[in-house]
Amino acid sequence: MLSERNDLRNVAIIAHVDHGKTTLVDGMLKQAQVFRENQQVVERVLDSNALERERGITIFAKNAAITIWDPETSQRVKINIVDTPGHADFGGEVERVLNMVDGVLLLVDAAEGPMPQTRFVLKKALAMDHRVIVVINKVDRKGADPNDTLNRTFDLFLELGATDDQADFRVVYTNAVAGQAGLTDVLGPDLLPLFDAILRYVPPPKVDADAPLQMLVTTLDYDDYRGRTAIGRVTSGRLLAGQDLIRITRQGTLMPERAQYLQVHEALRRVDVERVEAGEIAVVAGLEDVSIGETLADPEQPRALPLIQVQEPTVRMTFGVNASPLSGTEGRWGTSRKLRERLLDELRHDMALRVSETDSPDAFEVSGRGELHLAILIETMRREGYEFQVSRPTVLTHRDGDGQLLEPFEEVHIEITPEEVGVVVEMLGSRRGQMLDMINDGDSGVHITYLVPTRGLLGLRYQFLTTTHGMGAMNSVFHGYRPMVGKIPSRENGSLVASETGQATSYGLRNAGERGTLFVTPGVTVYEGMVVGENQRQEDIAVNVSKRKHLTNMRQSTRDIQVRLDAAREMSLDEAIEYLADDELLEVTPLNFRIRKAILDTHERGKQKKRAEVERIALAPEQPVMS
Ligand SMILES: Nc1nc2c(ncn2[C@@H]2O[C@H](COP(=O)(O)OP(=O)(O)OP(=O)(O)O)[C@@H](O)[C@H]2O)c(=O)[nH]1
Ligand SMILES: [Mg+2]
Repeated sequence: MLSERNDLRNVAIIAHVDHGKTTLVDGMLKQAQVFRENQQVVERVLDSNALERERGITIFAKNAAITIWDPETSQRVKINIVDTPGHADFGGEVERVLNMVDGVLLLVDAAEGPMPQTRFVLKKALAMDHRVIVVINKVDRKGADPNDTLNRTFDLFLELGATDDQADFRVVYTNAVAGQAGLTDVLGPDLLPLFDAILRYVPPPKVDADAPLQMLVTTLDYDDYRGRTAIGRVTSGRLLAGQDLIRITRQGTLMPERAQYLQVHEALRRVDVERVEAGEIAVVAGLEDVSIGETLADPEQPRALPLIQVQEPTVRMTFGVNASPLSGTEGRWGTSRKLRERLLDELRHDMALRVSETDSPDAFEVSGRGELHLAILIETMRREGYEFQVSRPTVLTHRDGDGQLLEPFEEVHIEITPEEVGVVVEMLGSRRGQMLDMINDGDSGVHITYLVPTRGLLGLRYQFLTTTHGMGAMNSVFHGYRPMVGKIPSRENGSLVASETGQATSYGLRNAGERGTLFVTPGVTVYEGMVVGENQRQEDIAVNVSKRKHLTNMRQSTRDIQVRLDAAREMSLDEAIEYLADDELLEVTPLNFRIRKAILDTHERGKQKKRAEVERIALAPEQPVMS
């Protein structure tokens, strides 16, 4: 029999990137008094992963819980809160966790209004028929227009086909940083109006606690003492600590297991409990082989819950065994077996990732939602001690019923100043972008919406930031597959490629530096075929950066040289990935990133290039050859 658990609410916080989700969770935790009186608490406490702190974004969805007093029913109510990432590349995290909750807080930045990812997450929430509370956040921000934001959010509901019931949503206005909320944009002293809205409008779980146990594993974690932990909502029945259960794999195989340790969330911790009743989010430790998407079920009547569906990947890269001359000197793990194990293990956590074998036992194809999705995996593996090489990202294409080749497209939102419109329009035009909309907002700049093939966006971010002096904003979200458009020009500049193996010298670098921008400084170990800079011109050229010469023969003063050499461009992982040309690879180790040519030998590379050129001409005989 179904009953309502009035002592419980499960709610996820969803939004576009940076609209203030994690900050709002801070405020909720503080005001529910989960911290000690004088405890020092870091900002955005739920962004606990090292990469999340460094990048200032949420990457993984996470659970926290608070307990508040409900004056209407005069009882304590536990609220499970799931914080989610807003960046489109981690959209899979949002899709994954929505099955744990009964309602969502849809945050919208009062100055920016609904953005591409707002649409994506709202669409998912509406499809699951979750109750939505719209939270208009950052009402204190300069340029905030809460009314306009509300209207545009309402339009978005209609556009996404919300039912009358869904479109009749509640609205709360907040300043997450100050921890204030209100039913109008005049805020009260605290978040009470928000807590109240959650109690009144997020439905309590409706469950059958006497039915056979079913729990969908939605998140995996690791406990140093207890091993792998599985987190998910107990959909029906109850779970007892130490009980036998059946784990149903995604393929439908039944595996007998035991719920060795059983916990629930409390504030930022997990606490041991004896039993968890349906409706609550449980943490089960000690299931070594568990994967996301599996059902933990009653041993007598094991029945699987529906699989979690997430959108397919659009971008792929090859991850291969590091074949550079420096291989094995900087990493701890580097064999094909280790790499394979690690990548397959990642699939157990990340529903949005795909890994497949290639013709070579030393290389794997890894596909994800975007460059950042894959970059985070690369960075995580590197920090764990892995070394490997990755290729330039490419998009995943497929054919429609008529055999037509399709490629992924993205909706791109751009914010720039009026002066930058010319270059940016040109930049997106050359990448086959189709302008959908342009709004000149005076003070707050120009907003342009484009439809662009994902292929055209690969490698664009750095160029966009340079062009707009770091002030422009660019956001994209997957739009759909459409017929493949023509060629898209890739990087305009060639690479400066080391012709010798050795240590870069000031003398060698000075000569090479006259050709373009250097990536290495004196003293750095280089090898033949390694990319040491970007050429000003289109072709690659070989440079000898480890050449030595007696100091007395130097014309320029050492100071002059130093100034220029110090200006070597230091690339982040994301920039290095964006830089890669088709015939280049990125060598990744715990200590360094090195861009290299796929073929290291200078002569061999020259020969291959000629051969490719001859083939190109032979394949296109109808095209007149220009000289
Ligand atoms: N002025 C103002 N700034 C806010 C408010 N809420 C959040 N911020 C700021 O907005 C930035 C982003 O906040 P986060 O909480 O990390 O946003 P998020 O939605 O969790 O971001 P992702 O998880 O990466 O999608 C931070 O610099 C916050 O301090 C607000 O109400 N007013
Ligand atoms: Mg966040």
